[in-house]
Amino acid sequence: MTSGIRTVRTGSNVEQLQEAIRENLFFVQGQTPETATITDWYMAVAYSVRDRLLTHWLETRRAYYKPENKVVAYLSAEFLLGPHLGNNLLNLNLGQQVRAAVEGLGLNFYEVMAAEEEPGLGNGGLGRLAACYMDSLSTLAVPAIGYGIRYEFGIFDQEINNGWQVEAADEWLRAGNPWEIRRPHQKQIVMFGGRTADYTDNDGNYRVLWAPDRLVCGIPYDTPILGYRSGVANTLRLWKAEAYEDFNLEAFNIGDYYGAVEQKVTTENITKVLYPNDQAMRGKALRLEQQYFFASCSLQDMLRMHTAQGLPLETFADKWAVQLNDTHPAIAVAELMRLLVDSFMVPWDTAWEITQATFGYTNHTLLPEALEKWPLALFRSVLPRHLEIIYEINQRFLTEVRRRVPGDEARVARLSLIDESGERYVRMAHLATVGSHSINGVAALHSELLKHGVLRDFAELYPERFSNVTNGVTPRRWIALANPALTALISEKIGNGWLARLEHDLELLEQFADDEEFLQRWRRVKLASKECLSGIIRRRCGVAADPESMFDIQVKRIHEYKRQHLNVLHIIYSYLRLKRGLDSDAPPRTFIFGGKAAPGYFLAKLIIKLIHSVGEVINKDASLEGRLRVAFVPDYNVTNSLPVYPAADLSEQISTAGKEASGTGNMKFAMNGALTIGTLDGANVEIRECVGEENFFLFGLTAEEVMRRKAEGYQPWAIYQQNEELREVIDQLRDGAFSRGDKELFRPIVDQLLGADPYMLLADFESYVRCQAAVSREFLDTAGWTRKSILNTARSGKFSSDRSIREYCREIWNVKPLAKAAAEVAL
Ligand code: 26W
Repeated sequence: MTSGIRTVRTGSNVEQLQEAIRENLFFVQGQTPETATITDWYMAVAYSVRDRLLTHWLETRRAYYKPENKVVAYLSAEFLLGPHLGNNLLNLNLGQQVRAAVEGLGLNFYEVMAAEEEPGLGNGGLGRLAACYMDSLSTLAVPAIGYGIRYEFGIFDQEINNGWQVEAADEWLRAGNPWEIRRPHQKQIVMFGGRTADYTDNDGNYRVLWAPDRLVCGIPYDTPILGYRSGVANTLRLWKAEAYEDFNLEAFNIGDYYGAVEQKVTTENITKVLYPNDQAMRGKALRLEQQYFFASCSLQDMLRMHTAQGLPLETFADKWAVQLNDTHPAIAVAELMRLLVDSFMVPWDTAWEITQATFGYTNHTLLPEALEKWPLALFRSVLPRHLEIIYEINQRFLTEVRRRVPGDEARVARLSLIDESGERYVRMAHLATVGSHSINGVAALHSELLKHGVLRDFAELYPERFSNVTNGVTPRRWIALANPALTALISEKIGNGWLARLEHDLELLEQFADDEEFLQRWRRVKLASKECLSGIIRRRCGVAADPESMFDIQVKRIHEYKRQHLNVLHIIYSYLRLKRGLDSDAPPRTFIFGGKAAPGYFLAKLIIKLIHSVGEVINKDASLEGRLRVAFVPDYNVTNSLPVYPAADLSEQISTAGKEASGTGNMKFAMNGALTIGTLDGANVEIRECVGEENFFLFGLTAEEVMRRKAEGYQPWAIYQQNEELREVIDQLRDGAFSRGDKELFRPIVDQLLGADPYMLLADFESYVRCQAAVSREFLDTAGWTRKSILNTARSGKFSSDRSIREYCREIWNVKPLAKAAAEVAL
């Protein structure tokens, strides 16, 4: 297929690339070098790079249609991809040439890169994990399709105004998106609302007809996801909602101009914006419509491809391994049943077998407020047929429960897909669990807590379905792209293959951990990264961060369980001690924060204000001579996170044990040579196991102890009374020391801590500050610290998303890499 395609589209030497860029500027952007904006040049470069992965992309797509190839379908309401250009240059190994070509055209390569709008189609951990997994699936040559939603507006842009978060709409599509291709010929129709009617068909079979009151078009937009040097480019198919009938001429002719376009407007609202809530369910009908819309489009698309290959429906689960990224796409279980039973007339039992064999469900949170449950009335109004199907699934399931565990109606009520306790709800986690052959958590501790907590009754019923796949991150973006200097240093020592073989090769670095020359070079790389971040902090926060100080970093969504406010209590504690002339031998520290708060989450927004207010007081306190600095990097996203991970000395992973399912930032920091201070929570437990407890700063209650302390009746007030230094810290906060005397501003935080303190900050305070003192002592031993830093990187190979994907393929999806790469890629 590729032969004859002119080299201007495929050539990879500098001249050919320059020619390609010039051609795309003229023929695609319609610009001459004289009139082109930096965005025009970026577009011209982007199209030139896209041209050079198209062959891989179309070949990979052909593989989806080969009956012998089982395909992974990753259903996720969020994909936090980050900018494409740099990643595609790395994976195509064209970075040098394109840079030379661009600079040869008189342009600044980094300005061109920076012109790319980041597709912020996710909130945080779950969305970014989906993006890392897509990179690994292509790198491991596993045929896969990522299915999601093409939000017109992604996660909001965060501005800080007088210490307060202000949200701005994320118009990421304003200049167009060169990485996507619209595929209207593969549109799907999705039904909403209306009512159902049952009847008996000619063969005497019970049948149900769904008469919807709204039809919506689902238009797919495809984006190539190129693997790292694998020659495989899988597809990310994101659905956009468009009106079934774009323009209502009758309405127009009678002068009802809004009526003429009303359907268009309301329909397109479905994929208008990403819900910016991370961990908190908001029972909005539009959210349910979004979830059903992309689940239905995706399943119809898979069935189209399945029948196009002439494959019988009975083999659907042999061809497709569909993974539910949390409960957000869980309606897919009922939708596949509807399509098989109502549209393809498959008998119920057969359909149910196919469904269970097709789906796997990954849980990403234990927080009760994050577990999705939909009020019956709302559910019935949007999806009347699916409610009937869910009732049928539930009835058959509970019959089996009563057969296996007779006389335990309390257990039946706990297991039911319908929460009958108060207002009635559909429990989406129960639908996902009953409808899947596999349920997994995202870190060893989390998967255990899942089996002994929220899904305990299911784990007792189906122990064989439960497993763990610890999260991972792609070393391509999070080491090679974020930290090219460290990448070069590592490659110099252990060769070039390690980026695709992290868990095998990275540990080879360990042998250099006592090599003085290597230690110096390692320190220089870290210092250069800190100087780079220091420049960014000065420009964006107006704070002078001394690169020689310890960079103590906490970047993640703002949430009480992640305890950014515990970090602040330690900062105040350190400040008060320095003011008293204590700890003068401690190394200077720069505390760096970053993260967005859900717009409706008041306390999280107040924590952002707290960080700024405490920073303001400390940063302008000359008596400290810069020994402490506090900075908040605004608009934390994939692009802005890249210079942060390489620059960290200390990674703050301080969540209340049992609350952070896994964490993935913790992995990115360890890979870039930061040492972790953390609780035994999520993947921190496994990071500590890998890097060695002597190379990890552990503090705080375990998940077990947290539950026990709560059960025994936790008294934060008593701790406040007993601990004088803690009391002083909280009193300072209460008395307005960090709010220009305003005693009201931070009262909600103080009241929370002295009240229920649900995330047990006071219980962990003493252990935390003691651990931080140990950190300070160890940081003064520069050689010792550098050695630990190298060992953290060397021993974090396990946390490559390639390892996670290999486990999913082996344990859950039973999928093989494409033949073309099978030789090199051992799953
Ligand atoms: C209904 C609103 C909502 C939106 C998003 C509820 C829950 C979510 C996500 C599940 C939240 C999330 O991103 N969880 C994070 O997932 C990461 C990837 O597995 C984990 O590493 C984090 O620990 C977990 O908090």
